[in-house]
Amino acid sequence: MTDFIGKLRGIVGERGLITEEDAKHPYLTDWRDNYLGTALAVVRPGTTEEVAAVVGLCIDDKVAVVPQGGNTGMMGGGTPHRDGREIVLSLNRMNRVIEVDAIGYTMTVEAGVILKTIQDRAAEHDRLFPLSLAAEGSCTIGGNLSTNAGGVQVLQYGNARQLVLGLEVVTPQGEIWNGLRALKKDNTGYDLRDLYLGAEGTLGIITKAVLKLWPKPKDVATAWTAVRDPQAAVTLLSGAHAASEDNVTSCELMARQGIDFVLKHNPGATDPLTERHDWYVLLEWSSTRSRRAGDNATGLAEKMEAYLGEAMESGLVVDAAIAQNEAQARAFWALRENHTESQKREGPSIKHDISVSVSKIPAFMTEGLQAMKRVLPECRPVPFGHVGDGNIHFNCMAPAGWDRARFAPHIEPISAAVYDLVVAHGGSISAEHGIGQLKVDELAHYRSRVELDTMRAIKRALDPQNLMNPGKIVRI
Ligand code: FAD
Ligand code: 2HG
Ligand code: ZN
Repeated sequence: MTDFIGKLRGIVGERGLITEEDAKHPYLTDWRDNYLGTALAVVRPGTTEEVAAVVGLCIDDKVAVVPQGGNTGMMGGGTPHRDGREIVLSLNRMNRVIEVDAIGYTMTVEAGVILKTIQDRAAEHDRLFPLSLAAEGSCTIGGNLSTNAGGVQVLQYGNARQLVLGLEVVTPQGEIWNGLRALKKDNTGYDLRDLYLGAEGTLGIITKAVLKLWPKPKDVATAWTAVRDPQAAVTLLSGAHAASEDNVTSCELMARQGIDFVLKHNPGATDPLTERHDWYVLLEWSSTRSRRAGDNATGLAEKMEAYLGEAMESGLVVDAAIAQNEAQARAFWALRENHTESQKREGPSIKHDISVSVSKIPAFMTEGLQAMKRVLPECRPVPFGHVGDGNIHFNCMAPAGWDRARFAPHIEPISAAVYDLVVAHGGSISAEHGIGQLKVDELAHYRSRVELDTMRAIKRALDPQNLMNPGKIVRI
């Protein structure tokens, strides 16, 4: 390996290279401070051709490549190993929106574009890019596609996988695959696009994407409701599909414990309801049908009010507030979106990003809460999340005042109890955050030999030298 750094500099220039330890540091750790790795350099190419040339150099010098976007991932997938011969390849300079095709409802972007920029550019054209998550101001579309991100509108629009038409990818051989096709129909053999989506950078580097757009909703109704229990939440959602004329775009469940943390760590936040309740649902309905002055047809807010009125009479809903304006809706959403940050401030926690079928949520919740308490009675469960997708962040906070070292021996038994139950209910141990380096052993434990062998075969076929984000998802 002669003058590897010098050759990198020759490809990406001074601007695209970080070698100084302090400057490298933010790229070598994850936001949860779970991991701290090392890297020969952080490389920030400005074009796809530069990405390909960097990968080519890494092949020659047998250096592994860890792709990174906004570094908001939950699983340490974008963090290099402590003892590897790796570079971090950050896409953060490849941040151009290349084209918005409002007629064709598509947008073509480079991988390093921040998700919020994509949403805003779509809105400027009266279009919607529906991927929405609390990290949207920092995460990149390349990271979203590589983790097949979910977020708060999946039940209406689907995961990231469903929001993309075409990709451009730099392969582990340093070649450029141009699959930037804006085609709704394309049955030409194996679907390479679907292989790279959700691959967490282990099969190649996504450099560009053609995204799908939708019409921008004109009528949005948002309610903050207190519900009796998770069973009531699921029943409320089930009826809401018809009551809203199939316009449910979000249905987020939260336990009181999570709200308490948000109120504690965000001094401006307030509880929309006067009484304390055990469970809350944030329900949002959106429609592209606009309401004009003189229009006699009922809008979504009226429909929602009628529906929640019935739900209160039947005892499903205990109390509710419908947002009267956008500011109120944003305040409801802030209570939901600040869960992650507030839990970080509260102390150490275990994240269980699980899914079961929606109708199994109530039974899973009851049994899961008991299971965690059986292992560590003083633990503080904080279940919340995308109940409309059957995806709950079944998180477990350490007992108040405990530090990481004291909590550490309890993590494995608590997670095992939760994941065993998830699998018994036919669910998934990672609904939307992926595997990264955190869940490699769990994946190997909970998925079948056939599934793992197939995954390893794909990895070996596409990346025989194991240079593309090695040790993430599966070890080969
Ligand atoms: P990174 O963290 O940089 O990388 C993630 C993985 O993708 C890594 O394995 C990395 O190697 C790989 N990668 C990144 N870019 C590329 C590329 N161009 N080509 C190939 N591989 C690449 N996730 C959800 O699904 N739903 C949520 O609701 C949600 N909410 C969140 C809320 C908060 C407050 C935070 C901090 C995170 C949340 N996340 C959520 C997790 C995270 O934001 C997503 O996983 C996001 O998609 C990661 O994007 P990123 O650009 O930060 O990727
Ligand atoms: C969310 O839904 C994210 O807000 C983060 O997926 C979940 O903090 C978490 O566990
Ligand atoms: Zn989530």
